[in-house]
Amino acid sequence: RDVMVEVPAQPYAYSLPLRKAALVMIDFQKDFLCEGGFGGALGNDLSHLQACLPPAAKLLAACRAAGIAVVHTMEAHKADLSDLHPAKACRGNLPEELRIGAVGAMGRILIRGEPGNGIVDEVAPIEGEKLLYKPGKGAFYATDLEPWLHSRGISHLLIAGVTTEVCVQTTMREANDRGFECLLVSDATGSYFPAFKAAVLQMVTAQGGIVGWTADADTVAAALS
Ligand code: TIU
Repeated sequence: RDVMVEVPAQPYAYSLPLRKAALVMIDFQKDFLCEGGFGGALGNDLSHLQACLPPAAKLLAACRAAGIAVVHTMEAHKADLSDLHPAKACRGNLPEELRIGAVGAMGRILIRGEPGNGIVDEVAPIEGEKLLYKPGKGAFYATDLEPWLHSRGISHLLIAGVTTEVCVQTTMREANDRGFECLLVSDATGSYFPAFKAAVLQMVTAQGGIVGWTADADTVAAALS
């Protein structure tokens, strides 16, 4: 028998069936959060992202304690770049030494298995959690995420990660069109642009929750405890 949890949320309460839920932790990678990775190469101020790590760690611990399935995504390309579109490779009009696949301070930028491509210690995966490499912004594009979720009967997604308006929002919209009920954890996501993050939280919940729900990590953790 499944346990239903009511999470106080925007724009109204979110009903979460615990056995049909997954936590999707999106791209909490050194490549985005630390100097010498992809985010830095694109000229971003990395400090804005760090703030979401303590709430994300709290959310992750609460979901583990509640027995919720956990997926960690990583934006990553194969070493031979065979999964990198020319359009993405050239975007930004960056010099060769800053492009995807170039050697940076933490190894090759945005390449699978390189030190910078790994997940930061604060929210590191543990045994039994799904690791998902994705070549795009959305976690459903060119991955096995949809069949994996369906095979486990998962219908509800708690979503956290970076960056809010790029990989997180794209994934939430993709999930929405695939029939998943999604809640974006508002302080467990971060953007290089605080105004973009604020706008995403509003556009998700506007029109009666056109894309889904939002709630902060403390609220989700309290509901799960
Ligand atoms: N640049 C930026 O904001 N984000 C990305 O390129 N990827 C993710 O959001 N993970």
